[in-house]
Amino acid sequence: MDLIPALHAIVGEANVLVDRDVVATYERDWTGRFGAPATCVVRPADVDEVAAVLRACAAAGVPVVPQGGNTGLVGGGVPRAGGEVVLSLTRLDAIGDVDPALGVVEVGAGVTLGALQAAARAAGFEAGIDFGARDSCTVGGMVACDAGGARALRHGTARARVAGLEAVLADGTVVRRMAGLAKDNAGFALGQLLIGSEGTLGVVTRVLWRLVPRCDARVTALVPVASAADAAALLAALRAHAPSLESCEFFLDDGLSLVLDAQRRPSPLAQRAPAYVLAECAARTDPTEELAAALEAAGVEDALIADDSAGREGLWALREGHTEAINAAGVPHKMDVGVPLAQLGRFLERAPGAVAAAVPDVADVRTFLFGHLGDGNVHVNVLGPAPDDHRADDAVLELVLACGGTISAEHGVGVAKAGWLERARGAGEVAAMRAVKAALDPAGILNPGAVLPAPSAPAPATPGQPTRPARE
Ligand code: 2HG
Ligand code: ZN
Repeated sequence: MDLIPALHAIVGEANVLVDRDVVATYERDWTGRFGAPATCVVRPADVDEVAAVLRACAAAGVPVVPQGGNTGLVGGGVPRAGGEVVLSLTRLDAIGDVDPALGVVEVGAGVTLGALQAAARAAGFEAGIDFGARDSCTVGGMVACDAGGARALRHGTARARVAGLEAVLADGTVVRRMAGLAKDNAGFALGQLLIGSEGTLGVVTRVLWRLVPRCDARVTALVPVASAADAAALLAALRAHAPSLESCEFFLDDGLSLVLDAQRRPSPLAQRAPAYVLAECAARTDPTEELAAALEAAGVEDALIADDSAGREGLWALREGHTEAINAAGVPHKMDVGVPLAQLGRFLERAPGAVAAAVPDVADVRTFLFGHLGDGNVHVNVLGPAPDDHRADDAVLELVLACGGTISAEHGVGVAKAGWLERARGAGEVAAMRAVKAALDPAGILNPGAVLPAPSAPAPATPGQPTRPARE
């Protein structure tokens, strides 16, 4: 049977999208940098339909790219070779009742983070994760790429929130561990293997989400700082004096200017500084004094403090507005890296120069640095080079490895960094990953080209002899 009629028989004709204009919205990623034409978009309603779709695609030998809210930034959720089936999970949007004793809720892969947060809050809990794409990104995508966000400092990444998981393997086998048992060491933890595998080992269909207690008393501070060293000292003081610390973010002055222009508003700060730290404390009772004590210990004299939601949102918009403001200015090259805190100053100081040196022929190259200070997670966004010009990306990733960091902290590897995986993780680890992939998906149906570089990629450069890694 041809694939399209087979898919019609599984999900109904209305849920196999072939109209070019409609399919186009699933084919390109949020940055506009990655994408290729899909055969179709298929929208199953439940786990059985997901399994049947995977079996049909495997039988037809057509690769599948799982997709949630399509808010990914590394090309991991959109077609890349052309001709893939996009498997959209957005119809799996059921939210169960919160179990107050276990502090968990069962959510479908297509539930948005915003909907999960609302359900958690209504039951006296919080989701324990938050980031700017909350109204579009979905639970399946968050788990598949082990998303981080602005509260990972306190609550960990998506991995820490998964109490149970259901997924479909490449051959249509459903694996399910949803009882939420605190202790369960009967055999391999397959769910843990799937978290962060970016849809290459299985398709996440349902998650038992571990909630955190709701903290309604929140206070946020925006602190101008002179250097990365001052930012690190402030983080240390916050950790020491404010046990309610939930977020500690940073951005630089050129990013602030871009965001203020994009949002058409004046700076809320009387004095500008080279960099800014945005810190938030959250507790059951007012954490303002804790925060004030930490700021005093760090010698901070000049900070904007907001304890009401409008004021807090205004400060957060300065940090979260970076992604949209940068996208509005061009097609960005996005590197999402992690560096040890001791290396942060060196990395921030050298990254713009490394980028400029890598693309001397590109006029108006601009490098924006911002991110999650508390996690050593820096978002490097470069405007200027053409979308398929990888020299700036390579220079940044080279620098991050020299600083002892990681090429991917929270966005995933996708296709953007697949060519760098072996340099970052070493040949032995990548061979082990390939063995797992071959065992679970021998035909290579699931998200081929994401995470693991194409087997034909050249051997990795040894340190000191950089070569440009192959791209898919
Ligand atoms: C954030 O922290 C997101 O705002 C997006 O992870 C980062 O746009 C980016 O590079
Ligand atoms: Zn981030």
